[in-house]
Amino acid sequence: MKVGMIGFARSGKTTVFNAITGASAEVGAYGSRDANLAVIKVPDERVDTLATFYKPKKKTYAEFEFIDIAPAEGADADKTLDNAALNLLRNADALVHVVRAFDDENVLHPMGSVNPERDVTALEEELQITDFIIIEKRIERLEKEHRKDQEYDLLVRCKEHLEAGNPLRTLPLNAQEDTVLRSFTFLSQKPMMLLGNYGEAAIGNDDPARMQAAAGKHGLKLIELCGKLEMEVSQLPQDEQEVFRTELGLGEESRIRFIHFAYEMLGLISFLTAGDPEVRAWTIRKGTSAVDAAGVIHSDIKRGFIRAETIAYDDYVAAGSMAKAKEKGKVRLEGKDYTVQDGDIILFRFNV
Ligand SMILES: Nc1nc2c(ncn2[C@@H]2O[C@H](COP(=O)(O)OP(=O)(O)O)[C@@H](O)[C@H]2O)c(=O)[nH]1
Ligand SMILES: [Mg+2]
Repeated sequence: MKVGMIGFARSGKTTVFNAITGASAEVGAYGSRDANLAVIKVPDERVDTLATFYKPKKKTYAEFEFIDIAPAEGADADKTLDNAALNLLRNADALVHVVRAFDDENVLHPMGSVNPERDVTALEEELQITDFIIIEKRIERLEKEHRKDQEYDLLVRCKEHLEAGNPLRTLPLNAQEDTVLRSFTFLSQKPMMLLGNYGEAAIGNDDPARMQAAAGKHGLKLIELCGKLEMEVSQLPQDEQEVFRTELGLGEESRIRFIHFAYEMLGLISFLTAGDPEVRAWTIRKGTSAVDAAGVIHSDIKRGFIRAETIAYDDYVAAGSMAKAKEKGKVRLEGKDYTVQDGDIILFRFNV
């Protein structure tokens, strides 16, 4: 899972990035041209438990990769994306818009004032315009080549949808159209979440009405945190972090909160693979078929897919070993179209 962090300059992207990933990238680095990348592991007790059975050489958790883009180069104050950012974000599976909700007179907002609703709208428009320009060029090209095919029809629909002020993520598509459109990597088609970055005064104050109104208006899900404070706490020694969190009333770690939020919002589940070399969790979307889940591991396994030997995690733990689970008839042989369930332990049989 790759998550791209976007937002206006000084909205606290890098601060939040540090808070969630435990990195210590420079904040307030307004002249920097470097993006920050970091990976976090998704804690999963099932991986730990399976490892006690399999005693594998390696335990591997599912991962989230975060991309914190650099400030846009030479852009107007109301633009957040430049070509470098667009290239980095193209492969992101989801976007997080970090919206400034903290007041601090020493930190200048590029638009001169703190106004979450304006920022949410402005960034939505920027994503849509970015996609629109690409679509328009592509349509022109297809027209020149007299190719009024399926792709052409789809792009015309996209164009009309954008012209009406809607992001591509709200355009109803069938599975095939969805695949075609995804290959363009349009930004407004990517799932997007809002992250409200609050000042310290907001802790325990549950009236972030401005942000919630903005999120509701655009149909976006919102997670709220105090970026600066979270970052400061995340940089303390591990044993002190807990004490401070309790004292400050910060609740669960922002890393864990973000993971739960993203799984929920993106409809993600995990399946597991287990053996002597490695016990591992893999992230997929709910509704993924066995053959597509195989493709997450390796394209060869997808191509040569024969069947998926599958057992539910709880059944495996109750049986205590694969042999006993088989005796009890708990191991199923599933075909390509089987919908993988959260916690399935799968052994893919394939032939290439
Ligand atoms: N007071 C306050 N300042 C913050 C908060 N989050 C970020 N900042 C400050 O805002 C400035 C810009 O933060 P940064 O993370 O570099 O923003 P970016 O440009 O979006 O990456 C820095 O001076 C941060 O210390 C916050 O929650 N409260
Ligand atoms: Mg930054």
